[in-house]
This record gives sequence, C-alpha cells and structure tokens, in this order.
Amino acid sequence: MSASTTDSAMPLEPMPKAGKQGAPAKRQPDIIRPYGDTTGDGMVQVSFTLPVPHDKRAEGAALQLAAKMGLEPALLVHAKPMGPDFTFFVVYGSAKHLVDLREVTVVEREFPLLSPTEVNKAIKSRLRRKLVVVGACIGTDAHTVGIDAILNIKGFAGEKGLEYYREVKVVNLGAQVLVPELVERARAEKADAVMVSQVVTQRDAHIHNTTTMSAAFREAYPAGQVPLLVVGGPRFEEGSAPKLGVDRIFGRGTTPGEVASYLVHALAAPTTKEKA
Ligand code: B12
Repeated sequence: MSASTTDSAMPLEPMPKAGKQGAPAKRQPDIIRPYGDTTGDGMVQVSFTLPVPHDKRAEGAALQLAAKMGLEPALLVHAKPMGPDFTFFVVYGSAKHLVDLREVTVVEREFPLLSPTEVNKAIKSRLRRKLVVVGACIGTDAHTVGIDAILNIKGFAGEKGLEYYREVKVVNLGAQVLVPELVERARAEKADAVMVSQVVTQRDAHIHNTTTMSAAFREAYPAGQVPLLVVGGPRFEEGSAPKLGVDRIFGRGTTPGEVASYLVHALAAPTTKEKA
C-alpha cells in the first residue's frame, strides 16, 4: 500500500451520504485519512523504543521523532523505562499523510479454496497415492506454533491441519532443524512438498535461512525434481517467493485449508481435459 501524497492541506473528498434502500451502492472516496476522534482527523497511535534512559529529554526525543514521521500535533500517551538504558513510548497524533486507494495493489490468491473432501479427492484421483509433506522450523527458530497450526490435526481458526487429510502424509520435524537434516529427510520420505516456518526475523534470519534452504534443495536434487518449497511466517513480504528461490510464501493468518488447496493447485491440478 502506498500513500502518494503527504500534503495535509490537500482537500479530502467529502464522505458520500448513506443511500436509501434500493439506492445505488455508495461510492467510497479514493483519498482517505485515518480516523480517531472525528472522521478524517488523521489520528494514529504508534509505539517504539528509543535507546535512552527515561527522562524529560527522552520524552522530547520521542515527540521529535513523531514530528519527523509526519505526526503533528502529537501527544505522548505512555513512556516506560525498559531497563536503565531504554524507554518505550506510545504516541498518539495526527498523520499528515493521505492514502490514495487507487494506488493500492493487492496480491490475489491464484487458486480456488477447496474443502478437505475436494482436496482428498483431487489427490487420490490425480496422484493415485498419498501426497507427502515434510515440515520444520529451520535454523535456530523454535517458534513451532505457526507450522503446527498448519500441519497438526488440531489446526487453526476452526480448520483442521493437514494431518486430518486422509490423502496427505505429514512428517513434522519440529523446531531448530538443520537444513542438511531437512534435505535428507525430504529425500528419504520422497517428499512432494517441503514446508518451512520462519518466525524470527532478527538480522533478516528468515531471509538468509530461506535462501540457504532453497539453494541446498536445488543442489541436492536433479533439476526439475526439487520438491515444492513452501515457506511461511508472519513477516515475509508478499510476493517475495521468486526472490527467495521458493515456490510460495504464506503469511500471517494463513489457514490449513488455504495451504491444502495450494498443494492441490501446484501438485495435483486438474488436466485441461478434466476441466473441459
Ligand atoms: C509464542 C512465542 C514464543 C514461544 C514459542 C513457543 C513455540 N513452541 O512456538 C517462546 C517462548 C519459546 C519464544 C521464544 C523466543 N521468542 Co518468541 N514469540 C512468541 C509470540 C508471543 C507468538 C508467536 C506465535 O505463536 N504466534 C501464533 C502463530 C499461529 O502465528 P505465526 O507463527 O505467525 O503462524 C501463522 C502464519 O505466520 C503462518 N505460518 C507460520 N509458519 C508457517 C509455515 C508454513 C509452511 C505455512 C504454510 C504457514 C506458516 O501460518 C500460521 C497460522 O496462520 C511472538 C509474538 C507475537 N505475538 O507474534 C513472539 C516473537 C515471535 N518472539 C520473538 C523473540 C525475539 C523470541 C526470542 C528470541 C526471545 C528471547 N530473547 O529468548 C526467543 C527465540 C527462541 C528461538 N530460538 O526461536 C520476537 C521475534 C522478533 C523478530 N523480529 O524476530 C516476537 C515477534 C516477539 C517480539 N515482539 O519481540 N517465543
């Protein structure tokens, strides 16, 4: 999403009035601002930590940062020492920036959502064997909740995980798996898809680990036979899969059903004949 304009003086389009029943759908304005107390007042709340002890100067520094971020006027609503050398702040202020909805680009899901029955049926009729998935958190990452939400039978957001799917064999290797171990197990299991989770992003660990993993698979497998490489985590950039050498990235809020539907799309899609 991009805010093309930062000019608070730019007039906002008036909010369209609510239509009566049967009236044409009301038109959304293209240029919008955040809403706090009154429509279009631009109010936002941000939190951050500065590497200074908590005192009056630290509070002034927080307000200076807010002004430089385009928040004016801004109120310091919370300041708390984080140990002797750091202070955590919450600032509430009016953002100068405008959002142009016409410039927002959205990455649409490229496959249809299927029910578990449809997924099982597609795998059975097209692969004629179980689809094998090997999953892990790689590197030093121990955040297994995300990958477990996708793989374990208990699932996520009311959907059962891939273990629930009769036609999917799941091998969940857990946390802190080394890339060579993952490659070896994927080969031993004849994995169709490898599912990797990366939650920690400090010093771009998720990027480095993902590119290392994809390079290792390309090296270990003959060209064209690398399993489908699927990576997930809350802080990946949408659409960054090609850059990272993997087939698909899944982000925050992904559900098992989406992943199962993607696996069918990528590995057991209907032939042109079947579609016709
Ligand atoms: C629970 C938790 C822990 C638990 C983890 C327990 C476990 N078994 O997983 C414990 C206490 C062990 C822990 C430890 C640490 N943690 Co922690 N932890 C969290 C916390 C609170 C929740 C993460 C979580 O479970 N989310 C819920 C799941 C369901 O969401 P998710 O992971 O995003 O997964 C979804 C999607 O992303 C996607 N997905 C994820 N993976 C995959 C994989 C595939 C294949 C697919 C398709 C989809 C997919 O689908 C999932 C479902 O929608 C977050 C903060 C937060 N609120 O997010 C911090 C957080 C992730 N932790 C953090 C940190 C710093 C740490 C520690 C370094 C702390 C320390 N100093 O020791 C250690 C690191 C340990 C290690 N070696 O990795 C930071 C990371 C910061 C960063 N920029 O990297 C966070 C963001 C907290 C923070 N704000 O500072 N942590």
